Amino acid sequence: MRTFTKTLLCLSLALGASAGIAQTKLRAWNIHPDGYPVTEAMKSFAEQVGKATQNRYQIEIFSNGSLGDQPKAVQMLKSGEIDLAEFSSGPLSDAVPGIKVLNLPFLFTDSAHMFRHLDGKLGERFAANLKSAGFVVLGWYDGGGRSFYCAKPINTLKDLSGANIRVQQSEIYIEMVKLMDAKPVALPFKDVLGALQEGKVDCAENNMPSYESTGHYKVAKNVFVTNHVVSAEALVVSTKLWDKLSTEDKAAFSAAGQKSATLMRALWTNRVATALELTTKQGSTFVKPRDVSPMVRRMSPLYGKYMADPTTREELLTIIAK
Ligand code: BDP
Repeated sequence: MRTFTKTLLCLSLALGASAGIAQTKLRAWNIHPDGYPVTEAMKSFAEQVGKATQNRYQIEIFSNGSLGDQPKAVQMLKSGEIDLAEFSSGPLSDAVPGIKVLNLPFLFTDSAHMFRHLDGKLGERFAANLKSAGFVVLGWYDGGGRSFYCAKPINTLKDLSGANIRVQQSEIYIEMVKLMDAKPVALPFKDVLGALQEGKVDCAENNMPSYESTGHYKVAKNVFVTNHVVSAEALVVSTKLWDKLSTEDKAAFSAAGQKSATLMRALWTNRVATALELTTKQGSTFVKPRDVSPMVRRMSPLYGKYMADPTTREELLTIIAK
């Protein structure tokens, strides 16, 4: 009986393999909710990979950071507990110092400027740095311009000094807030609303879609539109998985990644507009600093640090030049 069962099992596996129906389930980490541009783009990515590989690869998306916060997910991807993820370059750069310059304040003027670089030679260099650390970039996503928002009115940079400001768990964001004479409080994304409600932090900073989707706008109604970091995000797959893929499957994953990035960027533009509309209706006010140069000047130790570092100087000079 045993031998019979074994034979049956081998036979069905062999048949399955020859028919190309062996299925691999993959786990994808995402911090955002349903309907958010990142989530929708990841769903479309999963669908396209399924189609292109006749469902040999089935990607399950774990949204809302349900598997843990980003620093944890970065480690999970490296250890093989998850296979894919959509990361913001802030916390990712702590694991991959070769992409740190991407988070420098006032580096990119807007998303178009950022994508001119990410879709070109520089993007390839950042992707190579990420690959050697275990992350293969399948598409660059938009993290948009990030601004500060607080419970109390903010009209000038001075109004931020001394404030407790929530930042991402990322060294460069912590340094940035210190240079503004404010107090950085590094917290996981999901804890920010509670911290604002309980007064543990006075302010936070993010792009408008996240300001809206998290409900931060209900507590921190005063937005100081600094756009201090135009932020890059990336859909990545672990090198552990990548190295196991056939050449054809690699091509299918890459094509789906590119397509999902195009979709994400289009959804993003709409979402920025609807987030602004909704939060304005709900009573948020937006103050644009007349001149951001005092804040730029305060960042000079950060610029100096990355100019002095031979691993980042060239990237920085390339971006400044264009
Ligand atoms: C959002 C990013 C997300 C970050 C979050 C944060 O899309 O990846 O985790 O900001 O501030 O805009 O933690």
